[in-house]
Amino acid sequence: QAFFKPIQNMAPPSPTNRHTKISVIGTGNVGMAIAQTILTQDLADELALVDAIPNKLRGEMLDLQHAAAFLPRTKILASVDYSVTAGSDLCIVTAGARQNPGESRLNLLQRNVALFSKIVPPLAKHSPETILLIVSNPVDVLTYVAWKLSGFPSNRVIGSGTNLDSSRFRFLIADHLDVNAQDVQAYIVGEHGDSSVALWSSISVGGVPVLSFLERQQIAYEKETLEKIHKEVVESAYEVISLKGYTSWAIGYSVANLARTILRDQRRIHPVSVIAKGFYGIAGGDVFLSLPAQLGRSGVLGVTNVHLTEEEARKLRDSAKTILEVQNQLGV
Ligand code: 6V0
Repeated sequence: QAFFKPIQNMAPPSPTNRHTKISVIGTGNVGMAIAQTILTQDLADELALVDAIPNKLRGEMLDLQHAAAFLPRTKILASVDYSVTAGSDLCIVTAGARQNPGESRLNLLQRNVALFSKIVPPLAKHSPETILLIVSNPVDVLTYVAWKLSGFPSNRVIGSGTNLDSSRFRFLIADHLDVNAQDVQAYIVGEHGDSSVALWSSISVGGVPVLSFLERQQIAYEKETLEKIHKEVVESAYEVISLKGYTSWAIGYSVANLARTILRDQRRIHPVSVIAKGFYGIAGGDVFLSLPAQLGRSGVLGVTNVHLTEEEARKLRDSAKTILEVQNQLGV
């Protein structure tokens, strides 16, 4: 009960019929970058944080709460108990073992699968209608694991996938051409990381398709530049990790961008990890891979009919096969 009444009430409190709640699981570098971007972009009425380390968790909660005077109004909660996430519209999972310098994402897997079996079932129990957005690596396999552990329909389980790779790609192309990255359309699909596939034919700047333009002009050297840019995208996570120990800001913005599309039903197309069986000849089992997918309030609304060359489709099928082989050893 408040001890002091600064406002003389003239009407009952406004109904909170459009109350939006986001939970972030894992308050490490990535989880906190996501949380703070969500706050500054006014995406939630309530933000719940969960971590396994109580002191760090409370410290992070207080630190964010102390910024209330400068932010849109958001109720911030934190607990090691998953009941704090009850009624979430979106649960973002970033908990995990950190990728060590030089460690491949697939090496992280066994450590993180065990962790997910403690995280996903309570999330699903407390928010049976939520959308799960998985960020922890290796993100494609862990999105599959989360799907299995949650029992949710596949449209409500999404991996952040190559959304970040694609934004790195757009930045590098924009930097090379000296244009705004928001005017560059370019998709990287497939596995997040080492075997990702750049869709060259998808690149356009301000509506000008770059590849066909280059082919018409027979500018071969520029194609090499594009190959180099893709290589740089693949190496950039490793570079940032080796330089500062982790990545945070870009993944924070890229996940907040997905949260906006989903919660505000923006129906935008993002390259994210979705169930890919049946697309581009991918067969042999349920596998999550990034494809340009349309997202909205009910999660994944569809996958675009993007044209892949035979080589691109083959690379996707190869990634799917590798991921399936790993999944088959998990027993999830
Ligand atoms: P971090 O800073 O080590 O944070 C991980 C957090 O998880 C820590 O605060 C832990 O205490 C917490 N945690 C561990 N176990 C549990 C548990 N059982 N329940 C709740 N919380 C727990 O790592 P960082 O934040 O740097 O990275 C987190 C994950 O994101 C890693 O798996 C990264 O590989 C992954 N990333 C994924 C990206 C993508 O594009 N998909 C991009 C960057 C990082």
